[in-house]
Amino acid sequence: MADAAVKEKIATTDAAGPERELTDGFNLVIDALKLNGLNTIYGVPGIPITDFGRMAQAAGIRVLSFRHEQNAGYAASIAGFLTKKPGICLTVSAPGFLNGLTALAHATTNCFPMILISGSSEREIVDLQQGDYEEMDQLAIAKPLCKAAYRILHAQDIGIGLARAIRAAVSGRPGGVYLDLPAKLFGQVIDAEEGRKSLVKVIDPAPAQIPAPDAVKRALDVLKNAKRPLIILGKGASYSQADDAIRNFVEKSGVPFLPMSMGKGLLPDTHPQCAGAARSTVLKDSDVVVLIGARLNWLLSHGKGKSWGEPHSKKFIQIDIEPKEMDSNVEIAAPLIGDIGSCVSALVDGMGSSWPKAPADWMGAVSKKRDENVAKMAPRLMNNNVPMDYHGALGVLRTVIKERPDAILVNEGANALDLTRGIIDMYKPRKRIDVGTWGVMGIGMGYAIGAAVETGKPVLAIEGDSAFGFSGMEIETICRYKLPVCVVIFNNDGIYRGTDVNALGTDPATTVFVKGSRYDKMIEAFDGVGVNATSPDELRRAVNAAMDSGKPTLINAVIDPAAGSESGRIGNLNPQSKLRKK
Ligand code: ADP
Ligand code: TZD
Ligand code: MG
Repeated sequence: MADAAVKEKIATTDAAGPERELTDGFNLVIDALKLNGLNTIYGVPGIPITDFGRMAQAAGIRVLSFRHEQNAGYAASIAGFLTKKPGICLTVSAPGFLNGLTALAHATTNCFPMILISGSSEREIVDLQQGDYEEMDQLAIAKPLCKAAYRILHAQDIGIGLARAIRAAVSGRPGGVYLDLPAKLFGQVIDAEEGRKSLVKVIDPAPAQIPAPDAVKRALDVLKNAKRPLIILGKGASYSQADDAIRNFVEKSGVPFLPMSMGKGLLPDTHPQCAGAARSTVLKDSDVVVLIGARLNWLLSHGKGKSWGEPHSKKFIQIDIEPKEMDSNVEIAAPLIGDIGSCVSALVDGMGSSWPKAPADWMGAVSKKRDENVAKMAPRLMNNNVPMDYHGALGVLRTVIKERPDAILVNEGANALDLTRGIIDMYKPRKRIDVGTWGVMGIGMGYAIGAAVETGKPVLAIEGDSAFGFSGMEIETICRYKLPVCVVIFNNDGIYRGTDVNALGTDPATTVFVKGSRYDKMIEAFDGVGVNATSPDELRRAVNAAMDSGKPTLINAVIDPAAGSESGRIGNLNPQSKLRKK
């Protein structure tokens, strides 16, 4: 009945006689969202969507107000990744829309389903460029940055408009969709019965896409002849939620697997077939590579070059829902187009009951390399240095996650990212969420909020001090909604390192921040728990307390400013001039 209570029932008597029940744009958007199970909105209020947010909240939709739209957008994008339903971000016109747009582009780039709904100003004035309040042709600007962009002009089209947006976001390769709702739409009144009939419940929004049988056979033929096969699990595999099928395929084939950053945990990083700690060996020496929901982009050195061993020494089998992804960088010997669940299940079925496991000498060589690397790392993780280095701090946090495999790990930074990814083992699917395809800074607090809200699980956010700054104000949001988020800032006084000096003049170097900052004090302003941790022991105590209590906590982990390296693990991507010898 909550619905009925908030619905403005406007009773009118027209000349023709009996009273008619009316509805309006506000209520139709709310009804259309709820009908499609979209029960959470991340946004920032203001003209023309303030009342809409209030009414949505009163109608039982969870409406979370942020301090900046970009963070709300990141929360929506990760909600999409975690749930396979489009995450909804709601903004005001022009500047609010633009703030949300970065997140929409990010969702599209990362293949996460998301809908950015922005209010917009009067079309007549915008189109004549007569200078309206927050005037901007938002639809045109959004178009190149998302999968689809729609505008709804009439209340009776709200149902179909939202249906299109949902289907565009989740079907095929998922991505971002922009939905433009002009201010006037909200107030439009139509007959309530007509309104109800105009709503659309999207049936089977992301239909199974079954791979062709001959493509399955081709893939199995290539795999069967492999001497040194490798499976790479990307974030598309995590997104697909085909966890059992993927585990079956990996275990039945006996092939070592390499998880991409957000593919970690699909199978535990401690699984005997995991080749995470033997990455360079498997990339270089494998002869057949099965890509499951992972693109051959920069994160995999485009599938060629030194890290991939001899040129043309491998055959690729690629599973992806997007046909255009095939041959993007190198020839794909066996393209398998379809959704990952259907494709991987078809492979498992086709393997039958007597499929030969991957050659034992190959698996043996991979495990040997992995065990050596793990053993080499172990003592570094146990160091008790003060000031802490990344390894000492991460040794502690690694145990925190091991003891709480259901917790979600959010991670951004440079060294703070690369070292965390390498050191912290994940045990369950979709528990590690990070900077993604762009390596973007700023996802931290939005992701932490989205993950806490969507999963109800505790969140540990490991943040570089620079990375944190991009979304730091949202700690107020975390405190306001009392979310179980523990933020650990690896505070090394700057970007990459805190030791840079300006070659000329008195301004600080471009990569350094105020020395000895106390980020922990920020959260105290909002009644959260702040801790300054200078040793691994202090860090352990503080994080355990936060994860157990669920109280919003911010820990300033003091890291040796000299501990990091330029750009973390990707320093090689910095352009070099022959003129400027290093
Ligand atoms: P990573 O960064 O982890 O390597 P990418 O983002 O590069 O992963 O690749 C994810 C791929 O997964 C994209 O090419 C996308 O089209 C694909 N994908 C996403 N969801 C599915 C799905 N349900 N079925 C098949 N492919 C999918
Ligand atoms: N702006 C955006 C939106 N994304 C980016 N990736 C960058 C700038 C450039 N950048 C990186 O690639 S990492 C990084 C920046 C600014 C911050 C690294 O510093 P940190 O981590 O404190 O977060 P470490 O531990 O000091 O390396
Ligand atoms: Mg730093």
